[in-house]
Amino acid sequence: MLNVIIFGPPGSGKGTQSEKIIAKFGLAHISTGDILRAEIKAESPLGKEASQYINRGELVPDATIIGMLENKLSRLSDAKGVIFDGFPRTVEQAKALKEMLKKRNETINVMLNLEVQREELISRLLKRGETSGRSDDNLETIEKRIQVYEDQTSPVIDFYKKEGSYKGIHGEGSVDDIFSRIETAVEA
Ligand code: B4P
Repeated sequence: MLNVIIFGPPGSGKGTQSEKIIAKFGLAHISTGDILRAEIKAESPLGKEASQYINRGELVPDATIIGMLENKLSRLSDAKGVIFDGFPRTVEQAKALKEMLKKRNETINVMLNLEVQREELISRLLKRGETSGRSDDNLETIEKRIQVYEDQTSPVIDFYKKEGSYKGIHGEGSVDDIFSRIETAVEA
């Protein structure tokens, strides 16, 4: 089993690098952002709840996200491992993930933190906003998402440093160069 977390601020390339990691290592993909956007599109009760938070650039409450993740994980049977993309985003979520994996006799093998400067994050997300149609890809919401990341999500870094699975990855440059750094970190 290879369980990987891809972590970093909004716009750091989590979704982009996840696709390459899946192609190379054959992992199942769990992206909480993608699941939430699918629920919003389906106009489900979960989607209706989540859209209020996402539109404001805030985190969806832990209890909702943890329940959603537990449900998704229980449906995975014969995967070689999982890439967790956009989860955990709080220390509470990290603790819940640890417990969920423990019940399966599994653990997180590596936590990859994509390190990208604030100006680069804003420029990438504004560029994506030109075509994405995402309600959260506008300057005001992007700035709020970065602030929320700094306040509520960045403490997750220390959690995984203590767990011994943390790897910092320089997240600027070409997508392929960043992926080479990831391959080296995962194979180490
Ligand atoms: P996410 O969908 O996870 O959104 P994100 O942080 O913007 O990352 P994403 O994966 O989309 O972008 P990427 O960095 O790959 O979450 C959206 C919202 O859902 C959150 O704000 C929150 O409200 C809610 N949510 C999700 N998970 C949650 C949780 N666990 N708890 C609570 N709430 C949760 O890429 C960004 C752009 O950069 C792309 O356009 C890409 O093409 C470009 N890019 C990538 N690599 C590049 C490179 N090397 N050079 C130039 N551009 C690059």
